[in-house]
Amino acid sequence: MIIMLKIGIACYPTLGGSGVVATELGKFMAEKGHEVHFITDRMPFRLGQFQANIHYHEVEVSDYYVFRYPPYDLALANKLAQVAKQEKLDLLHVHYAVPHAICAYLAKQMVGDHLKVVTTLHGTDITILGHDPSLKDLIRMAINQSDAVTAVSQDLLMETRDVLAINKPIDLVYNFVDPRDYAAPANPQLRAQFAAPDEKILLHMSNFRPVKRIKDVIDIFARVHDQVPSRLMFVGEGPDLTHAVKRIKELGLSDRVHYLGKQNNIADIIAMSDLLLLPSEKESFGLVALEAMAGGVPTIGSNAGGIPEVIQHGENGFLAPVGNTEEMAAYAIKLLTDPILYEQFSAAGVHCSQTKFSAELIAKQYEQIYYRVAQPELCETALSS
Ligand code: GMT
Repeated sequence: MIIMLKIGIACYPTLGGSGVVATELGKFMAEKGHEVHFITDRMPFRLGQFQANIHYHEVEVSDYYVFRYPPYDLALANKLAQVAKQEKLDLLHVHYAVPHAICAYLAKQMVGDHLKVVTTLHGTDITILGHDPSLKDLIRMAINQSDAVTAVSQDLLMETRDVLAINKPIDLVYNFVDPRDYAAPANPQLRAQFAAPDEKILLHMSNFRPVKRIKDVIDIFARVHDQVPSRLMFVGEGPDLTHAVKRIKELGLSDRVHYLGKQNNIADIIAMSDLLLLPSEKESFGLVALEAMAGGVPTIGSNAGGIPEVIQHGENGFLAPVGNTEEMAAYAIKLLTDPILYEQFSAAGVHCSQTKFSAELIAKQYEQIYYRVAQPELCETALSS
């Protein structure tokens, strides 16, 4: 007998890898027949069309005049508990420790021990906030009180242990892509609007924070463009974008760079690109590299954090030490000027995205964790049927 679960999901609903993973996972679970309830302050942007088994509950925050800051975290905790009681949820799957894991802990206190909490750690919730004295102890408590904890890479898992002295088991569950989203080939008319046939397109997609090392992206691009006529596409927005525009002007490259801003449908953009640049200082996983791989676009990046767990150096991309833009540019030129090698890398990336990081495989791993915490006695039955 198959036992379907009632799952509540809390995540950041706007652009960002953790929200993408949370939403896509929820959709996948709903397709499998589980009842999924998103509990967020706005509709997750990837939720898309109406789908059976998916429910959305909006968190409303009080603006009572006494409050200096709107109490979002408390409103979320309250809503998680409310929905859990009303819908008889089996578990909450919360993405990103702050505030979601902490709110889930509060909700569990309100609902009772039968409500299980699965926390997925994504990145700076540990690598930056885990060092912040104003949050550290609270994050440690929320992790220790979760019924299961997952990390999106081995690197993040180890750092969580080190930074927060966590001894409880943490499951490694990689991020994933749904190959169906990246199957469409490039649209030649669309590509022609950005680059001439003999030009290559280099793509960088991020939230333009210092950790992304945008100046390295520009440096790599300038070096590549010197040898191979190219265009650079920037997707996303963030604090370092203004400096980037200034730097690009100084280098006389303004007419080579396209600023696309925030975009929802990135599959089309990936499909018309030749390389992804990801020279980050630190990256727990680098979902964008996996998305590029799924679309047949190799990544040139830094061998920092969890990136080497996603990109196999010399097989589906090239990695170099953080800040070594000369080496990264040389790798980019090598791939762009050797069509046979490029095709090998592109095909290897697609294969890797469909095997090691397939939605089917990773969703199954999460599902096993759900059954382990919510139905331990039935776990074997549920999974074998
Ligand atoms: O942690 C963040 O800074 C934001 C977060 C996000 O929501 O995109 O990014 C992290 O989670 C992603 C999804 O698991 C990972 O792909 C990113 O590598 C990770 N960011 C960092 O580690 C800087």
